[in-house]
Amino acid sequence: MTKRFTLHGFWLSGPTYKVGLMLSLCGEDFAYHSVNLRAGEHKSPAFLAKNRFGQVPVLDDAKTGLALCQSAAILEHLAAELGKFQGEGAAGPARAREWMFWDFDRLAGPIYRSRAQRFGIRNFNQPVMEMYWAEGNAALKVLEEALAASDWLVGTKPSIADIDVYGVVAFAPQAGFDLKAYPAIGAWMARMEALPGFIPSDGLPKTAQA
Ligand SMILES: N[C@@H](CCC(=O)N[C@@H](CS)C(=O)NCC(=O)O)C(=O)O
Repeated sequence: MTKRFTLHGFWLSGPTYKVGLMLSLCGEDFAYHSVNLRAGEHKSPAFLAKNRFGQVPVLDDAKTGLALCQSAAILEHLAAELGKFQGEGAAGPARAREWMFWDFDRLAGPIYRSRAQRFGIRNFNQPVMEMYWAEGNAALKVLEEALAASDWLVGTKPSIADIDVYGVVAFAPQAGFDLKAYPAIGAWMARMEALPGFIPSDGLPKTAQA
């Protein structure tokens, strides 16, 4: 049977992982297309027709006919369409959005870029790496304080805020950040990893397959 959702992504991509994690936690059996970034597939006319920014992930939603980009926007779409992980209460979706904007503003840059440096994908000089180190730890401290006060980022249940932020923090050790210094984050990660349908950050297919 044709699947409603097709995720176009790359297995090393944190934003792709966030969307795969959301689909899996929602119990959605989705198709997956591995985009060959090395070959420049994400800059091909066919891919640019789906995402003008030329980046993964993209989610095709056969029901609405939408091809969506930007992982946080995709998480919001899935939450609204599937009625899951929207954030508790009337203010829940707005609170979840606050965390997702914060994530890309403060947390994702230092962690994803430090990881890219360690993998040899980027080549930043020492002062830039030191800046990412300081910024990443400052953001992790903010997260630690929030999670010391509450099991989940919004209300009393997991939401797309947790999924979005987990999709960055899961890569922090590969980026060189020591999460032992953040016990509340560690406990929250264990709660995330115990959710039905959880997939680990290296859990997406490495080659194209449906
Ligand atoms: N803010 C975007 C970031 C997406 C992004 O950075 N994608 C990377 C892979 S992790 C990419 O496609 N890079 C190739 C490029 O930018 O040319 C999101 O959350 O979806």
